[in-house]
Parts: sequence; C-alpha cells; structure tokens
Amino acid sequence: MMRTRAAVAVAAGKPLEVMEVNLEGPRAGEVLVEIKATGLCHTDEFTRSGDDPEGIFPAILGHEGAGVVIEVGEGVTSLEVGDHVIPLYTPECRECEYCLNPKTNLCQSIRETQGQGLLPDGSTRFSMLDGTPIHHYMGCSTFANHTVVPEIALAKVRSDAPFDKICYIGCGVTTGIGAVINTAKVEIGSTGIVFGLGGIGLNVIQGLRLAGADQIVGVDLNPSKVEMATKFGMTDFVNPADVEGDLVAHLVELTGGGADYTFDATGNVNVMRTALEAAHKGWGESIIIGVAPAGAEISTRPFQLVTGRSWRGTAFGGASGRTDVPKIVDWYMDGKIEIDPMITHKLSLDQINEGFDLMHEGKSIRAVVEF
Ligand code: NAD
Ligand code: AHE
Ligand code: ZN
Repeated sequence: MMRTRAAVAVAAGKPLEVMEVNLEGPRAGEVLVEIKATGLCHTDEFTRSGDDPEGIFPAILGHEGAGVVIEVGEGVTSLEVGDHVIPLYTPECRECEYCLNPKTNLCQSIRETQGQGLLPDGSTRFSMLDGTPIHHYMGCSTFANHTVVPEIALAKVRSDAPFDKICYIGCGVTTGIGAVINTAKVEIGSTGIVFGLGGIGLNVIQGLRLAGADQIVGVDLNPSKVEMATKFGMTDFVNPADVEGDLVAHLVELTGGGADYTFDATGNVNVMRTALEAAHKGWGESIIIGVAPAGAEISTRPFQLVTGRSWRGTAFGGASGRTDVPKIVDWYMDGKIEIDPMITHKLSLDQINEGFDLMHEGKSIRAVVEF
C-alpha cells in the first residue's frame, strides 16, 4: 500500500477534490504506473457532471494519460519497470471474440468490471485515507499521480516522446484521426463535414487532411475555433448561428449535394441528426463520435437511410490500442501529425477544476495536467 495524490470526483456535479489517497500495489496481471501527464477530455466532464449513466462516485476520473511503469504484478510479461506507457480505456487482450474479429476494436474481456469502476478481479485499488473505497474510471484513472491498470490496457511507447504531448494520444488524437482512417476509411478527394471543433473535432480535421480530403467543412457555434481549425486543414467554416434558414440545406449546397463523410464531435443529438442529413444522398456516411447524456436519443426520418445514407459510430477511433497507439506516437515524433498547438493550457493537479472551467468557456482545446 502506498499513498498518492489524486483529483477525486466525490459526487455528481461537484468540483473534483485534490487529496492524498491510498493505492494498493498491482495484483496478478496488473501494472503500477506513475502518471506524468493527463489531458482533460469532454468525456471526463460528462461523467463528472452526472450525465453518464455509468457514472459512479467517488471515483478518480481521467483517461488521457501517459506515464512510466513503476511495478509489475505477477504474470505480467509484456511490460517491465521503466517502460513508458499510455493507458487504454479500450484494452486489447488479443484473445476475446472481439479482438479476434477485425471488424471491431471493442475488446470486451474486461468491459463489465471496467463499467463498474473496478479492476478485472472485481475490486478497487484506491481508497480514501479513512478507508472509503474509490472507484476506477474507464480502467485508467489518470487524474492520479499513480494508478493501477491491467497489462492488456497499456500501450508501450517509445521513451523519447514527451509525456505532456503524447498523453493526448490516449484519447483525443487517436479518436479523431482514427474515426477518419479506421472507421470511415475516407478516400482521397472526399468531402467531409466536422461538427464541433474541440479536442476531438480538430483531430478529425487533421485526419481528413491526412487522408487527402478535398473539402473539409467545420461547423461550430464558437467562432474562436476557426483559426486553429484552419491551421489543421479546415477549408470552409459554418457557424449555425449565422445561417439564415435551414442548416442542412446550407451544408448540402456548400458541399455540392452533401458530404461523403460527416462526423459529430459535439455529443448533441440534434447536431447528430443534422450531420446524418448533411451526408450525401446515395452514399454519405455519418459517424457519431460525441457521447450523449443518459436518456438522450437520436432520430431522423427512415427515408434518410432508405435513400442511401448510413449512420455509424466509433469508440477510440476504431483503434486497437496496444498495436496502433505506438504507431501514432511515431507519427507525432516523425512530424506526420501535429499535437503541440492543440495543447492550449498546462495546469498543475491543484488547478484541475480550472481546466474544466476553460472547457466550458470554450477557451481551451486541450488542457493538460502535468504531475
Ligand atoms: P470539446 O468541449 O473540446 O469540444 C466540443 C465542441 O463542440 C466545442 O468547440 C463546442 O463549441 C462545439 N459545439 C457544442 N455544441 C455545438 C453545436 N450545437 N453545434 C456546433 N458545435 C457545437 O469536447 P471534446 O473533448 O472535443 O469531445 C467532443 C465529444 O466527443 C464529447 O461528446 C466527448 O464525450 C466525445 N468523445 C467521444 C469519444 C469516442 O471514443 N467516441 C472519444 C472522445 C470524446
Ligand atoms: N458510459 C457512457 C458511454 C461513454 C462512451 O461512449 N465512451 C466511449 C469513449 S469516450 C472517450 O472520451 C467508449 O469507448 N464507448 C465504448 C464503451 O464500451 O464504453 C454511457 O452512455 O453509458
Ligand atoms: Zn476522451
């Protein structure tokens, strides 16, 4: 048993509380990781706010981290002390029915306990100093200076990559670029529309440029996002607040009949409908990335699908983390993709709630906490 510092989500809708917590060492198949940096994703805020039907409190949130292996549990063979790692909320056991099916990245080997805020043996390693158990989150809990993660949920990455940048590959970068490359499989010369130019949407834009899209339309209610989106490849910007009349009709006209691919990176179900309907008749595909609150539902006229549009979704950009994440780290280190400009704020753990304020105010793309 050791002590570490963590930001604890004590109850839904409450600010995180930074405190010392107890952390038990790794059991069989588990690894103790010292987290060096973690990004703040909108999904952390979604759960903190109480919108997540799977939200459990108290919990240590955070799922976009990078760090170093401090200790390995019994039977761990693929990692050793000193390895640099990125925790994976979508693990890769390489044995389950899902891992053996190339059509999905959704390894299910530990999904049930992960959703209950527990490690695969059904227990938690974190507790408050008075002994109250604290739940894990998405199998990662990166808002802690140290965390225990299953071996199958850690990607080993090169040791010369900076933690404060590659932590973002733990969710946002991989989700956005992967949605384009793995899920949509966008072809050269395509048109794309991206709804929501935040930490995920900008990476969709970056992915569309990488894939050779001709027209990349960004849609956001916040015009301050334009400069960054343009830098990453956006060719046209639409602010729905400035469109007179029907937004779908405007987007269909702008893209010459609708886009080949549209992406929701807002989590708003009305936006998801617009995204589906702005996809091209006959072949347009709309990919849902955004996570919607408990009880929210999507709707459209079935005729939209009858006439050839497809509605799809993606988690972690369709990436198989232990295989794909080290490659994405290489892309960053080789200059194929950019990360640095999107990390707009660096914070200490004590300032973590300011990071969520910046997210709400639309002032940050990614705020990163460095330990
Ligand atoms: P963010 O807060 O950084 O960005 C959201 C953006 O959407 C902001 O720029 C905001 O101005 C814009 N927006 C909000 N409402 C809008 C509207 N009605 N029309 C147009 N733009 C609007 O959030 P993020 O970290 O980029 O996350 C985006 C979404 O993706 C969240 O729902 C998050 O939970 C989800 N997400 C999903 C996955 C996945 O694997 N499927 C992974 C990461 C994040
Ligand atoms: N718990 C929520 C769903 C949350 C969700 O969809 N999470 C995404 C990752 S978001 C990362 O920022 C995901 O991986 N989904 C697949 C999975 O198995 O959770 C709810 O609505 O219950
Ligand atoms: Zn995320």
